[in-house]
Amino acid sequence: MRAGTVALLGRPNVGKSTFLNACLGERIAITSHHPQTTRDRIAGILSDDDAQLVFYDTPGFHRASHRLGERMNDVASSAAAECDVAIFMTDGGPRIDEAFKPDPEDVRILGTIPPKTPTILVLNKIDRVTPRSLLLPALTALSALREFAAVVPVSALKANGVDRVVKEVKALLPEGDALFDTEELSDKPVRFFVAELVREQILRRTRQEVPHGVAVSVDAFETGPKRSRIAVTVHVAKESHKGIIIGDGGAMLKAVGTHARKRAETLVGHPIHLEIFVRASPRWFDDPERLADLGYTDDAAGARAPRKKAKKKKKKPHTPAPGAPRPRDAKPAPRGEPAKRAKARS
Ligand SMILES: Nc1nc2c(ncn2[C@@H]2O[C@H](COP(=O)(O)OP(=O)(O)OP(=O)(O)O)[C@@H](O)[C@H]2O)c(=O)[nH]1
Ligand SMILES: [Mg+2]
Repeated sequence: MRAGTVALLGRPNVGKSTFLNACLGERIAITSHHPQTTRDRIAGILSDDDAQLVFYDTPGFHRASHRLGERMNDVASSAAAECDVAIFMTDGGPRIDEAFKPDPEDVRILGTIPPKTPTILVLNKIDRVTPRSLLLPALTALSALREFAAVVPVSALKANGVDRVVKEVKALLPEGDALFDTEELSDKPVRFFVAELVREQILRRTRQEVPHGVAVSVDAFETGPKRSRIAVTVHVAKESHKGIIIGDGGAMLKAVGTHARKRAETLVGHPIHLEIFVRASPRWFDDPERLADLGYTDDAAGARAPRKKAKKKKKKPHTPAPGAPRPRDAKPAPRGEPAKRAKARS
């Protein structure tokens, strides 16, 4: 048995979260065309008979202009420092032309991965590279940046080349027992994903500064035998953004709620009643107290650490997560059930 952690590292928007979802065959990490979509370290667990790969999706490394951005970079740096295997991802597409040179930012990010950590170079978005003959010189230029264990061109969107990366990772993982129960899909609780699904719908429907100023907290998560009631608050950075999120006659909020609820029902496995409130929390992303309230703390937002020893039969009861999203001044909410594979849940 081989098992270990695999950090997905790279600039924002290169397709790390899309790649994680393609590896797992389940959409757990939210994606959007906006840079800085991912704000937390999110584990995606891929288990089979002889290996367990614990992927860590991370926020894209960028020049931070506020505390949230600094924390996002810290999350990515620690994943780079701690992982067993690193996947360094950069993107292809129109950037790859006759005069292609590696991005200096990519060079800097590669410098955050310890020299001893086996690293796979993944060039994503090759579906957008034309003509294909430009790929080889670009891969050659990128390969010179470090000693890579493997170099794999992929299209995460079309799930091309993804299996090959998984195979390469497996060969590099240390021998050892599984770090999580095999039916578990992530280290994050279901409530985290519900908040993320709401944020994803907003990211996909808003532009410019609005999406970057949105955070979603879960205020109530009441599980019933047939139906759950979930109440969330969408925090916006400016009073004027509230109207944008609500939309004409509430149309935007309705669309966000309907789409997020449908996805959340698939995750939870039964019907959900989803209530969404919108609140202006000016410059929450630069306020340490507000950041902590919203779950952006140093403990990777309530994630569970992988176990070090062989798996036990009985699970311990969950302890409250200091970083779980919660309303201001309220007691910490219980961490909630870890997200599981649909097969395991039914
Ligand atoms: N054409 C094409 N687009 C892709 C591919 N992979 C991802 N994308 C698109 O690239 C955009 C960014 O994808 P994400 O997966 O959110 O990127 P990310 O690296 O996780 O971004 P951050 O979370 O901001 O760091 C989305 O619009 C994806 O649909 C690919 O293989 N081909
Ligand atoms: Mg992402």
